[in-house]
Amino acid sequence: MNRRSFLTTASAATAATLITPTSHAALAVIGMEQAPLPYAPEALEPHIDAMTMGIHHGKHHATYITKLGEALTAAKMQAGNVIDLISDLAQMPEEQRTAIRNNGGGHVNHTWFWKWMAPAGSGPQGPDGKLAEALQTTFGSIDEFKKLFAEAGTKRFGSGWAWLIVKADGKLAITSTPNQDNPLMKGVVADAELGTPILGLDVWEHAYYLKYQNKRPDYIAAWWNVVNWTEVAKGYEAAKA
Ligand code: MN3
Repeated sequence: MNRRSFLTTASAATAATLITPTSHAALAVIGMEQAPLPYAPEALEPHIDAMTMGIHHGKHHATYITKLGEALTAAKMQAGNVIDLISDLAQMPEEQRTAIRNNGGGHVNHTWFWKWMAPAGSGPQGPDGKLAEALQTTFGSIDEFKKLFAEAGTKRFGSGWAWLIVKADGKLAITSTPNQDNPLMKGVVADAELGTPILGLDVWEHAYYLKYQNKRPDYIAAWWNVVNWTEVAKGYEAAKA
């Protein structure tokens, strides 16, 4: 190991130790391997079509992982927990920082996204329990939450994501990020919009264009049918713990 690779590896390890517990404790470690979809590509039909799911997981997500691997190789870094890498990008080597931001973000965001969906009718049709109570308290009603979240996705200009996060103070908030950024990215996202994502919606055209073309609001309306509320509730409980 030469001096340079030692320094970059050491700074990645330092980054991991600097992460505040509020941003990480609730989130599973994400490594470099791509998990298979937790359901068949056609399982979200008719809301999300099989071809979109196949390309989205098999090509788009897979490419983020490949390119992240290339960036880490160029930086002579070990992957470790990819969440650690993207949470404190200032610690990443400058030449590879943008590639790690875009492709590390892409890998992490999609790993979550597949889990936040499930075949329609396979679980609760909406939030319940403590999550439902918190959504009502924060946004007035579940319908109002869904309206505001859908607006965050609709108004995101170009490519990006809408998010439901648990902030460091335990409060829920709706945010949105461009490209493959996400609410864990310190220094990229405004401090007030940092938090643990418990639900996210991909509004890149690649997520919906084959079936919905330019009609992003129709995609968002249909997407509510396949939200995995069991998983969202789990994330909420963990983030609050
Ligand atoms: Mn996508």
